[in-house]
Amino acid sequence: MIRKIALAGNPNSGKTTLFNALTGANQSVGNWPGVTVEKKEGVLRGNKEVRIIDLPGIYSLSPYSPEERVARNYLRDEAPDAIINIIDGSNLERNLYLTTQLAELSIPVVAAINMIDVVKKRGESIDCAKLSKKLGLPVVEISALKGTGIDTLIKEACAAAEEKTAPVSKRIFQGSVEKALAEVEMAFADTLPADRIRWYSIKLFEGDPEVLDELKDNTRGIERAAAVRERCEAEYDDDAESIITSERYAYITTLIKESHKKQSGPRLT
Ligand code: BGO
Repeated sequence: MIRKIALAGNPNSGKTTLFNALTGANQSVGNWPGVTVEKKEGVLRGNKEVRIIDLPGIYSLSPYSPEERVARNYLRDEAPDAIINIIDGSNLERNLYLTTQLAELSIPVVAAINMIDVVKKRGESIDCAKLSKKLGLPVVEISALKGTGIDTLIKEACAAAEEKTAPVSKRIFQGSVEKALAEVEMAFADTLPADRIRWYSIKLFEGDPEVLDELKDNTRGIERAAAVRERCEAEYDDDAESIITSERYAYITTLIKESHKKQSGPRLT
């Protein structure tokens, strides 16, 4: 049976280098339908049953750029068997922002911490086991350029695609925001699948225009979400999207504090 694994990550995270390492010469290049965004697909080296789909480089799953829309629509509509989320380990904070969003899609995710050679050269280390436990998904360190960790990554990604174990959404935000999201979830509990409700409730809270349109038939739910959003925006004196962004970064700070060890002494040259 053919399995589909999507490759997602920030621009410059090493996605192209990893895609080449995973697929070798077995690549086809075209455009995503309706947009001039390049689409690359390939067959996993040594396993004809696995196709790797290279998503555009993105920082977030918002609907504001063609790249973000392509990635988001693909993940929602095609539901790949797993996602490999490539993360630039030398820019953990910025890259983990996307990871927190991918983990909400109820699709299995394997995080590949790339540029580990750069991280080590700086005298730093990343505790992948700790990060994995906190995020609730497998975390593998790799260097796409040097070819290290790729076999382990392939093994983990194929297992994730086979077993279909998606990360369980955790309540990672502070009290008032989680309370608001729980209220939105309740308003849509009868109309949305349980495994997608976290993602939808965050998008409804943010006022994501595409999701508001998609769910417009539940007028009472939409009104409830708007009321909850307004209440929270007044409480935080900020707009809903910025509230969620800040909450994600606060969570990422705790992740990094526990898993990223910086060198303490003078840097060796
Ligand atoms: C240049 N380790 C190191 N050290 N570098 C890596 C690794 C890694 O594990 N993986 C990727 N890179 P892309 P996107 C470059 O091109 O795959 C490097 O945007 C240069 N080019 O080699 O393109 C990779 O697809 C001149 O670096 O990323 C590339 O996600 C000088 O990260 C860059 C230095 O990788 C981005 C680097 C002319």
